[in-house]
Amino acid sequence: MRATWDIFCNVIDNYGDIGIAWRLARGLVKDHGFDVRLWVDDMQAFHRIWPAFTSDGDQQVCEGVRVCAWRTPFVTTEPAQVVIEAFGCALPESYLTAMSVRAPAPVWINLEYLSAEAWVAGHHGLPSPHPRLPLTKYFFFPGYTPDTGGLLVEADLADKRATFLENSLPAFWCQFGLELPAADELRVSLFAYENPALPALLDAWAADARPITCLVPEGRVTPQLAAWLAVYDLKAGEVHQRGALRLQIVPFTDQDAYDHLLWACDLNFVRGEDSCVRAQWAARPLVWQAYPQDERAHWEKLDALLTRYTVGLDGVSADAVSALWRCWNGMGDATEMARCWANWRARQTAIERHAQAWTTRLRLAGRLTGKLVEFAENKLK
Ligand code: TRH
Repeated sequence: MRATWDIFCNVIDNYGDIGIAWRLARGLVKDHGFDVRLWVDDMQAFHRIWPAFTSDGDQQVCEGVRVCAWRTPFVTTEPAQVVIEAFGCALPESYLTAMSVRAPAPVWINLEYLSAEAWVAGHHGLPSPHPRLPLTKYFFFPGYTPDTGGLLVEADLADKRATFLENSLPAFWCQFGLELPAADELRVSLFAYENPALPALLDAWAADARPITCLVPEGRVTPQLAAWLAVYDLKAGEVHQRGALRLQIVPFTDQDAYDHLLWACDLNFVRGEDSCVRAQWAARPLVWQAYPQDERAHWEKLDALLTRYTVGLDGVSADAVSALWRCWNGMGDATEMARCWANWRARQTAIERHAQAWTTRLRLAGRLTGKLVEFAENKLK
């Protein structure tokens, strides 16, 4: 019989929670052949990252995953053998009770947020007994080292990327009305939160000595771009030229098409968690905007990733990468942006080489899906 898994996802805001839960669910079906249900409390958010999902009913099968509406009160259902609570979302009480009487008890795992911080390895896999019920929850921490839960990546991702780069670039650019990039042109994707440093970055791009094409998926940053362009509104499909900068708003697509954008661009601005990891697997330079947290906890996360990411880069290039990432995250004066950009540009070739090499190091952390399966199977024994 196929192993059964239930994944619960409470969408707080943005697309990271559902994006990661969905990627995991797909991986468990595709790479392991499990019977997976994904319980989601916000079907609209799911529809945004997977437009093929159109159901307004209780469930729809997508890519072999049963995507189910998580409603209150919760439906009566037999719990799966493995239960994943994504990012500490509290499971429905009735489901927990059903878990407590199931024999054998399900393996209950809380999938945590990704961080490059050193404390992650020490917390990975720790148990937490339920105060009342005969159940134990385990904390599963993704991370950048082999002693953590590793990173989400499909077994065939590198092959898919290579095939795309070999065969599909002209058609990819054509959908945006673009030819293949000119020799001196830089193509950038920009997926970001509202950011006080954005106008200074756009100024620097407009003043660049070489052409820059920036593709921006429609979203939170669009109003700020409209303000900088001094236009009333911006919609997908619009193109604006300011100096060396061609700004193009593109539709928000499904996850797979977003990968194509990351693979095709020379530099990707990404945010949160999932797009940051995908940009790293894209083997292209990236600039990460960490999800803003209280008391600037995200600055520590940013520095922790920078510390790992810049190992192996020469000192000047490492400084250029760090300065640009930090300036983009408000850890410095936005007026420094022009200088940060010029320094990054001067080191671009070394940074590009490094982005390729980084994927080899990244692989050492291990594949999250496989590690999670192994972890659950050990507990089921
Ligand atoms: O949307 P985010 O800002 O999500 C955030 C973070 O995950 C953060 O850690 C979390 O605490 C917060 O949500 C609640 O960024 P992230 O993580 O990159 O997720 C975006 C998802 O959207 C990712 O799966 C990629 C996907 N995506 C598309 O499918 N199509 C697109 O066009 C784009 C731009 C993104």
